[in-house]
Amino acid sequence: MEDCIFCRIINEEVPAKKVYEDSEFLVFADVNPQAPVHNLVIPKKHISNIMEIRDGEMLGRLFEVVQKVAQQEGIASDGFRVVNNCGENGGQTVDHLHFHLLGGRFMEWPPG
Ligand code: DGP
Repeated sequence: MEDCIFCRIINEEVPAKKVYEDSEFLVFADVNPQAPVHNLVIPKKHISNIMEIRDGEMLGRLFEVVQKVAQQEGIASDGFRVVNNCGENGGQTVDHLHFHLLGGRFMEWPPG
């Protein structure tokens, strides 16, 4: 999608630090990291948010990518947090489905 910043990252029109890529998914470092490891896991297909997911199996494959990247980034054994913000009240600021993968420190609860 033309005016979507994450689609522009996928198309390499906007630079990002890529952490993992395959034909269906891209993982890159968040520009505003909230933890020593803070990556965004996205499908290359433009899907606005959780409410627009029609292919549930895609999510299974996405979480296999989460597992791979958690291993690759060295945060699998100590643990990590996966966050999805959906819609305005959820705090979503980019309307392209993405999961934050945060690790490298203890995560507090509850979120703000
Ligand atoms: P959310 O609030 O859940 O929609 O998170 C969007 C995240 O995307 C936010 O943590 C900052 C990140 N972000 C926004 N624009 C860019 C960008 O151009 N490059 C990168 N690497 N991250 C971005």
